Amino acid sequence: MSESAPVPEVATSENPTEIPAADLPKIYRAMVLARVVDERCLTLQRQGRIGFYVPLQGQEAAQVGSAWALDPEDWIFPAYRELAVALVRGVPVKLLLDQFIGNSGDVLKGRQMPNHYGYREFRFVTASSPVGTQISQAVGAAMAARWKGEEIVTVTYFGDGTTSSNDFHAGLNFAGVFKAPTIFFCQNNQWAISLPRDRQTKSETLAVKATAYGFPGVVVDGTDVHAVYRAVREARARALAGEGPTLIEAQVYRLGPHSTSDDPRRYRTDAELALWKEKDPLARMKHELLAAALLTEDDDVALWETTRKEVVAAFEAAEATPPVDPLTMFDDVFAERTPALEAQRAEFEESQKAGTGKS
Ligand SMILES: Cc1ncc(C[n+]2csc(CCOP(=O)(O)OP(=O)(O)O)c2C)c(N)n1
Ligand SMILES: [Mg+2]
Repeated sequence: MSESAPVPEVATSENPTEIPAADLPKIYRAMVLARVVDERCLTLQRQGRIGFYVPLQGQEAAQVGSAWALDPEDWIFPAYRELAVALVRGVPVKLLLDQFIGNSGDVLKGRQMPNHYGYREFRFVTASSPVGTQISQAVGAAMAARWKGEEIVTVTYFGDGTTSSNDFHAGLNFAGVFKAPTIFFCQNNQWAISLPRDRQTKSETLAVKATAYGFPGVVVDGTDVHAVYRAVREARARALAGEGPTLIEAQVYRLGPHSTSDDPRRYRTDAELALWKEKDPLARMKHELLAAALLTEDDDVALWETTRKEVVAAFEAAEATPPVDPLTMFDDVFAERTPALEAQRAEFEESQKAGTGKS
């Protein structure tokens, strides 16, 4: 480790790796919320009410379990499928929907592609569409945090296919050499759009790739919130103790399409899907809560019903939010607008008032 990168002290003994029992129903609620938002967004896209959406069904336990294990101060560098992570962070559903619509409630002012949300307030960096770029960014931010003496980690989310990207190599190599306090959280959902896991790499696991970079890689059942939580807690403690990064491979399955622009029936079988549906993380969590008497069937019915109502209300509120003022496109580029930009803005404003639609 570099001399100029002091390691903050942490008491690793104070690192409970088991989820507190009182959190289990809350975790289930977060998973149900993610599933309901997901189902709703797929429908809304089909109805033409939002432009584009990237579903996460099947990956709820991996996302909620990992996000639950973090500190709110930790920075998250997601790919584009991490809706449940954003929800755990506390991003309100309405705010997400504002981004999908690109209305005036959208903190990004409608300038990003739908589904590419990000919130400084929640330490959730804007989604990365080019696969892997978030990995090296997370490593850089982790080094910066350490140099500033902050006791935080950065966590980056990516998929199985992304382990073949340049940024995966650059990021993990750098993090290994400099012991960056980063957690590499790979959701191996078995597919990179239409490319199956076994055509992606001959590596026995994705986690084993960490060995080449000189740090641990672990495989966890990504449908089990406990296993995921434990792995992230351990990785976080290691990172804060100055022991460097960890690669976690959470094995899951993408139950839905890659995105709303994809039809998975063209490249995978119903039999494969049926097999993984039996491992639906929501069913598993519900079963666990029922067995522990932390939930009844009636509670469950009520939970789904209230969650659906909540999400419908959030969407109605988002749809009722006025569009972004087009004049805002002249903002935020320069601290002070240049004379040329000022002139363009005035001309555009004039044409809007005149209703000529000139742009
Ligand atoms: C650099 C780059 N190459 C190709 C693409 C096209 N692309 C978008 S998503 C994707 C698959 C990524 O698969 P994986 O990493 O397994 O993540 P998943 O979508 O399954 O969550 C590809 C190839 C891209 N976005 N960026
Ligand atoms: Mg994948």
